Amino acid sequence: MRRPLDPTLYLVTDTALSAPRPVADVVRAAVAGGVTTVQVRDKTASRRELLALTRAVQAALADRPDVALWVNDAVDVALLAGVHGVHVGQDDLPPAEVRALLGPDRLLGFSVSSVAELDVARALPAGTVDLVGIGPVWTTPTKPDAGSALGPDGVRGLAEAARAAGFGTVAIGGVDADRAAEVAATGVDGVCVVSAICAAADPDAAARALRSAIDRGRLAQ
Ligand code: TZP
Ligand code: MG
Repeated sequence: MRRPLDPTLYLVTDTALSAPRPVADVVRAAVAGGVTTVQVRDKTASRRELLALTRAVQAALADRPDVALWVNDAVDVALLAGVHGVHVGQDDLPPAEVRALLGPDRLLGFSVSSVAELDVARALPAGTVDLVGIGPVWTTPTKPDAGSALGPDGVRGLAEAARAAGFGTVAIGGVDADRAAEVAATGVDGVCVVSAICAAADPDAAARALRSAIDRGRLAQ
């Protein structure tokens, strides 16, 4: 069985922004504050380092089986560590190939920033992609090459089309506690952040502030 998905507050890790704190410490605090899903992402790590990082985060989540753990890009690392899901972008291994490696029981996420990119996921057999990451909502220094900003209205349109196709939806890019309500009000299933938690002095408090903003935004829908 593929695990149920609660992407309400989805943390994507950043090793440099977390430093000097170990990523696993930031994750532990963020989960205490209300993060529901964690994706290990480190573009500079070797595969060996990424595996060690993933296992360290997994150990930090050992007493939180309710929190889903994902790995960015690296299917091999995801399978070796035994995490719940893999997230790939438009230029990574194609989702159908990733699904073939993952088997039926793990989650697959896919980044989309336009209707054409959503069409890539819609053209695949049902059950290939579980979740689409829509973004960037706003431009962000965390990923300067993320493309042009969709804004909340652009996110709303893509999220509606993605939901109609059976995908879960999260939005990413430039989201902080001041903007999370507006993003949640677009109807996405979850809000993804990197710097709003990884660069925060108190990741637990940062996660709490994001969660209450998401709750407010959902009520305003
Ligand atoms: N994909 C689109 S924007 C982005 C990624 C990984 C980075 C988001 O980082 P932040 O710090 O939450 O703006
Ligand atoms: Mg990628």
